[in-house]
Amino acid sequence: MNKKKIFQLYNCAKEEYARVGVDTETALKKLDKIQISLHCWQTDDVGGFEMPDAVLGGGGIQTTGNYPGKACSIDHLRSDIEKVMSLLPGKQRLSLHAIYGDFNGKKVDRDQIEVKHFQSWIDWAKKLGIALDFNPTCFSHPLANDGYTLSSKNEKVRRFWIEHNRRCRTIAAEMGKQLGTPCINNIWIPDGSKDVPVDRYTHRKLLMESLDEIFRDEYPLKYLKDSVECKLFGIGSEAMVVGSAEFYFGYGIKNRKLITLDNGHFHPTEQVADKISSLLLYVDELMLHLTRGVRWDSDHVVIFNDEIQSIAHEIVRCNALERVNVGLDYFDASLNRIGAYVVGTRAAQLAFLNALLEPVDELRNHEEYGRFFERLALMEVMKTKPLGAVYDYYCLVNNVPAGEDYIDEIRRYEKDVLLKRK
Ligand code: RNT
Ligand code: ZN
Repeated sequence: MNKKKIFQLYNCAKEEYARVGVDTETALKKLDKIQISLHCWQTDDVGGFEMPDAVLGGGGIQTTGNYPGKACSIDHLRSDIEKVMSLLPGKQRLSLHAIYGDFNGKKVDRDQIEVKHFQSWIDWAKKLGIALDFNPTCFSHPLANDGYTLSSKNEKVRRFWIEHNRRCRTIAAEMGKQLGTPCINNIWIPDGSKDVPVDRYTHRKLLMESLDEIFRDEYPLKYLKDSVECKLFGIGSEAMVVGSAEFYFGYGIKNRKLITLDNGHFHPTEQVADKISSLLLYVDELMLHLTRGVRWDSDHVVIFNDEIQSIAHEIVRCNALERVNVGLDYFDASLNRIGAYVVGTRAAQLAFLNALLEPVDELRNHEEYGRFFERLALMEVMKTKPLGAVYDYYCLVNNVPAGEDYIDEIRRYEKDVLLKRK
């Protein structure tokens, strides 16, 4: 795109927004502070680098597709993420799963992982000047095959996963310490039942006890923040998921943990945006896993759709940008994976920018005085304001491709790098 043109269009857009009392510069400054956490697992279809390779499974998470070029090594993954970040305005974080350790070709079981297996990640992050988040991997493992981990009635199995989770917190805290910014350790477990269970209670009680034990080790908040992720159902856990919304809302509120809202983890007619204001009254912070469910928790690439927009609007309207940690969570193996990140992250940024460009005071005023037509009309009018021109300008001043220009960049990387991978 032509730079001069981007400037011109931005200046028109700036005037356009100013007419409804919105300052684009202020919005861009706020947008720039949102660091979206990129989920490392889109690079390789949630494979990881364990020896022998873990096979994805458990709790209904599934990738479909076999597009060429997936990351097969730490070097691939790092190069891919660096490429992704070079095509995005603003700053991002990286969210790692425990199976992505630097295991050096050795077999290290999940209850044996240590900081040393992640030191090269920390060094790499430091070099790039980015922060890390972390996730225990409680799936794709023989001891997760029967569908239960932290809530297992088999004490040996449960112990194994408690140990894994405790180690993950140690690693995450060390990441936060060395990088000088808290690392969010997000616990999601696949536990659940395909058919109607009789004893939900014991599983949930066991999960509660496991978590209590995992969280017993204390780490300063400036190094580590704990989050727990709820889910309604997965393939193979249709009848019950142990870590349901009610379970984790209760647990998180009672124990002052962050709660992760993955928008693929609710009934399709439920509005995740509507949950934010309630939870923010009871927990200090939230974590988001932005995704796109298509009929089920299919984890399609995030796009600029109504759901993502309403989530962003809600956060901005609650004035809660500093209390909501934004992360992505999807895995599509049917298209260029670098492209998947860039499309999804840009969509999320657009949603937040759109929300930040809303004349919220005026809308609130209309609401206050019962002027509901005016509120509705202004919200409709805002939908066709020149958001894209503001975002293109943001790309330009950040020295990354604006508009459609990133498409060719990614095609070039595919030809030069991805297609050459064995
Ligand atoms: C699964 C959860 C979870 C995973 C990642 C890989 O339904 O969304 O967050 O997607 O841990
Ligand atoms: Zn998730």
